[in-house]
Formats: sequence, structure tokens, C-alpha cells
Amino acid sequence: MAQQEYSADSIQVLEGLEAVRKRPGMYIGSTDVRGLHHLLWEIVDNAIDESMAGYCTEIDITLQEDGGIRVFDNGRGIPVDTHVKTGKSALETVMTILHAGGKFGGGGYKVSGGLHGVGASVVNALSSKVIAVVHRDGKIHKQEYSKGAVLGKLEVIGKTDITGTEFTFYPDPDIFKETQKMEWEAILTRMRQQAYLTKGVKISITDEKPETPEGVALEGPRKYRFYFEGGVGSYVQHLSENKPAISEVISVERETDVCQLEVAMRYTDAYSENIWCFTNHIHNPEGGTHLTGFRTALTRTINAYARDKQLLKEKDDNLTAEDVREGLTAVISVKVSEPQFEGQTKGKLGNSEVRPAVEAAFAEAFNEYLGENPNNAKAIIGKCSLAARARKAARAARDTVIRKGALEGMTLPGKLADCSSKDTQKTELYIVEGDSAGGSAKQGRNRDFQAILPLRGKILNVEQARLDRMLNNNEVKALIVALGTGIGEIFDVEKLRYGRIVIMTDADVDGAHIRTLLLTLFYRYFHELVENGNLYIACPPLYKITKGKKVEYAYTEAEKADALKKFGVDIEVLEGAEEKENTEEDGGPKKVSGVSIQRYKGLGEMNPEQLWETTMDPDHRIMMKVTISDAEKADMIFSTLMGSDVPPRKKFIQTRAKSVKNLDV
Ligand code: 0RA
Repeated sequence: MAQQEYSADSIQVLEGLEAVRKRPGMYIGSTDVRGLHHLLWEIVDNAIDESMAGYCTEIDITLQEDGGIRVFDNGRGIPVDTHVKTGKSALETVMTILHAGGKFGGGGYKVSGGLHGVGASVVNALSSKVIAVVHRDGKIHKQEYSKGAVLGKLEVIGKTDITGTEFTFYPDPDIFKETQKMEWEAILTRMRQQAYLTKGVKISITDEKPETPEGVALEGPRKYRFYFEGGVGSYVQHLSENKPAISEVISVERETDVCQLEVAMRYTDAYSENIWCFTNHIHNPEGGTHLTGFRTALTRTINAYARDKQLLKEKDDNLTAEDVREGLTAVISVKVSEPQFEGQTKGKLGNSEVRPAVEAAFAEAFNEYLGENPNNAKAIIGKCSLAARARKAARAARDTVIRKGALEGMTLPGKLADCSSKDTQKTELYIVEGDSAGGSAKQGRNRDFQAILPLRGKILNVEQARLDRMLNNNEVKALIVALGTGIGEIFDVEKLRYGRIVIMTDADVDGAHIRTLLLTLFYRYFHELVENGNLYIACPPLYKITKGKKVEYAYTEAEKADALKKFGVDIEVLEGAEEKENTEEDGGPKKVSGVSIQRYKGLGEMNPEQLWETTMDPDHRIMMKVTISDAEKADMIFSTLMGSDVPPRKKFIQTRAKSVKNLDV
């Protein structure tokens, strides 16, 4: 009788988990390496839950030589006694029944008490084999499973004096067709993050048979161990490591009836903001209600304190949300009983009750901190006021540009050689350093869709420390008018006249300067264009290598060596020639074994045909698309050039209301 019931149940179980096997993507996102990692996250998350409940201090992950992944935690051990009603142990239940989710469900966010085995059944369904070993009540219990089903009874295999749960799973190659090998770095990153978020837990990761991402075997095994006494405070320390600190790391912990809140934050001498938000240890790249509550409280508290201590004068405006955000590194971690996630990637916390709860709790705690730490408070308000003054200086400079009518009327600059097409799918604007290269580009281009704007590098260069002045610079004004979008308040991306904007500078120090300057300009004033991928950098070749009628262009030293080899230049002769090249002054083409090597020092050395052929012809050219992080790096270099002790009114930071980004590492 009981036996029959058991098998009826197991059929039902199979049906449930069959759905997981049929559509794995619905449960783990994908079946590539990310989906593979998801299996591990599911198992580790359960162990982390046990740790959050206060019962587990050690989690050990091992990537075994045989391809199995073993996760041990020293928690209480999943209950193994047979349930009277179901005839199954809790262990078998979590392994074979698909749970609806909501592992934090059931009366309050405190995760203790709930049966947190959610996800284990999914891992089972997608594994060719799972071995569960539970240390509990002095005994070692073991059961095996495969593709969602049990393989045998739960057995006692020995005695023990510890408690804990150990899962070893083998991802099913029928499901994970691409790869069954997890990425070491991805595991480290995730586990480091979990270790920061979970106070008191030590996480170790061992790889018994290490390989490089390309599959080359390494001397093994390798092992990492994460333990951070300071929790999220240590996390902020880590995130802000390379930036000069304005304040110490501030850590705050509060309990409300809605959620448990942990915040750590620090101000640094940087422009960007870096905030990491988590709900129940899950990263929320798009933020959500906890972030909104935090921000509101931050602005309000800083303003109230600054007024009270007369760090803001009566005539001063309040600091804005943007002012208090500049240079802030923070981690916000909340625990909520029934989290709802929104947004395209479900990366945003939606629970509306969390916003006021975090706002009130953080405001109170932060206010307390400011009161008790007047020196840090002063430093923070100093930094925010500096940001405010810079913001105002930026606006004033921008207004001047606009007011002076430089951009009105939109008469295209005389030096612009425009293209005939108006179709931004095709059109390209080349910003070229120097009049001579500009001349070559004008002659060499395809005038149907390529426009050329020569900029006088020298003039730009002289002005490089002052971006606000740069906006008044005629060269830059010409660029802004050519782009067509306007700037600042009147910026309108719809008016962009070219689909691609290509920065073409010399491959020397001056060229690099000008490129940095232009990238910074785009990063701060035309952020949306960088974000949309409109900005490119042209890559002219470094060498032209000719033998008889055969020509090769080399864009790197390696390509030069390849080309020379191809033309039959042997290495010793080549090395001799290299020396000669360095000692000769005139820089004319070198002849080695009948092969001529011409080094391009500047764009101006190329004739129009060469420039077209190597750098502008869509069929042959190499271009780099500029990413936000490229532009950000340029901005950072630029800021460093300015130095940090420039008086605030000269400091200049563009405000970008719509471009809040968590920089994903
Ligand atoms: C519910 C109750 C108890 C333990 C667990 C869940 C538990 C689950 C997992 C999943 C991975 N590791 C785990 N460790 C423990 C036991 C409650 C008790 O002993 O009273």
C-alpha cells in the first residue's frame, strides 16, 4: 500500500521535474556557462540561507577532478526523518519536488525555520547524478538521484560527530551541451560577494584540476578562502581601494518591521558613483525601492545636518541628489520576506513598502553617525559642496556658450567638408587632427557619406586643463555645430547629423592627448552618444611595408613582423634594421633585403589614397567603438591632469541627470 503511494508520488514528481528538463531556460536562464553556474548558485544559496539563519559558518566548494561539483556546509543538516504524511524525508522532498519559490517566505524576513531547499530539485532535474550526504543526529545519511528521480533509498552509511549537508552534482551533458566546465573567475567573484554579504561565514573554493579559460591545464589544485569580518563594510573598503578617501567607511545596521537593512558607504575623491544593491543577497543591478529610499535619506540628512551646523550658508541652495552622489561608493543590502523583482532583467527591487522603511531607518542612523563624527561629517559636506559649485560652474559655462549664440542659427563651420547624404545610417563625421591630415582626408574620403572636420590640435592642447574654456573654443564650437545635437539643456539626440563620429588622431603623444580630450568632451557633454555607440576611434597603420609591387600595412608591431616574414626578411637582418631605424633622424623608408619599411609618424605623412585605403575605407579600415568605460578612463586621466587641488570654481564636472549607472565589475 505504502509502496504504491510512493510510486504514484514519484511519477508526479517526475512530471514536475520533467518540465524543468524540457525548458531549463525557464528555471536557470540558459543552458550555456551562465546556466551552469546557476546550478552552483542554487546550491550555495541554500547553504548561505542556513548561514544567515545563524547555523552555518563554513561552506566548502570543490570542483572535482571527475567533473562533479561538491558543496558542503556545516549547518544543521537537512532533516532526514520520514514524514508520516508524505512517506518521504525532507531531504527527498527538496530534491524531488519542484518548489514554487519564495525561499524567504513564511512569516517575516528572518530566514531561519523555513525549509530553504528551493532550487535543489532544479539542480537535480538538470544533473545526470546527485549525491546528497547529511550529517545529522550522529549519523551519516546518503541518497542518490538522477535527472530528477531518486536512484535509491536514503541510507545510513556511518557515524559522525558533526552536522552538515553535502551535495555533489554532475551537470547533465544532454542539457549543458556547450560546456560542463564552470569558470573559476566567475565562481570567485560570486563567492567573494556572498562572503562580504554574509557575516561570519568562511567560504572556500577548491579546483582539483585547474585549466585556463582556453582549456590549457594548469598546475593544480588551486584554492581560495573568503572571510570578511567587516561584512558590507569590508566590501566598500574593497570597492573604494584605489581611490583617495574623503571619509572613513561608514557602516549602518537597522531592523524595521519591513526589512533588515545594512548599509556601508564612503566618499572618495572620484566623480562617479558606485552603488551596489542587494536583496536577500541577490544583486540588483537596476536598483529599486531600497536605492530610492537610501538616496532620498542621504540628500535630506546631509542638507539638514549642513544647515544645522552652518556648513551651508543661508544664501546657499540645498545640495542636490547629484551633489551628494559624486564620489560615493556604497553597498546597500536588505533582507525582505517576499521580494518582488521588476525590470527587464528582474534586476530591480519592486516592493513599495521598502522605500519608506529604508528611508526612515537610514536617515536616522546616518544622522546619528554625522552627529557623533563631526570631522567625517565636515569632510563629506565639503566634498558635496565642491560638487555643487562645480555643477554650477559647469552650468554657467554651458549657458555662456548657448547665450553667446554660438550654437544658434546652426551655420555649419566653414572648415567642415560635409557629405551629401543625410541618412544617419550611413553618414560619418571624421574629426581629424591637424589641417594637413584634414586635407588628405578631404581628398581621400567618399564624399557621399563621409564628412571631415579638421581640428587644430595645438589650440586644443593648450587649453586642455580647462574643459569649461574649451566650450568657448572655436574649434570645439565648430564640432558642436557640426554634430547638430546642441549641448546641455538643448541637447537633442534626434538632431545628430552623423551616425558615426570617428576620432582620427596621430599615433603619437600629442595625438593621444587630443584623443583623451575629445573622449572627455564626449563623455561629459555627449554621454548619450557614447552610450549609443556612435563614437569611434580610427586606427591608422603604424607601418607600410613594400616589396616590389606588393604592399602590406601593419597596424601593430606583431603585424609588421608577420609582413616582413611574409616578404622573406630574416630575423637577424630585421633586428639590425630596427636599430638603424632608431638612430636615423630623417625617418625615411628603410630598405631591408629589398623590402621597404615606412613608419607613419603622423596622418599627414599619408597621401589621400593611402589614408582612404588604410583608415577610411569601410571595407579595409579598422575602427574601435568607444565604450562608456573607455570614455570614463579618459575622463579619469583628464581629471588627473587637472590635479585635485584646483580651486572649486575652476573645477568642472558635467551633471548627467539621466545617466545613473552602477558600474558592473
Ligand atoms: C530546514 C530545517 C533544518 C535544516 C535545513 C532546513 C537546512 C537546509 C539546507 C540546505 C542546504 N543546507 C542546509 N542546511 C539545513 C533543520 C532544522 C532543525 O534542525 O531543527
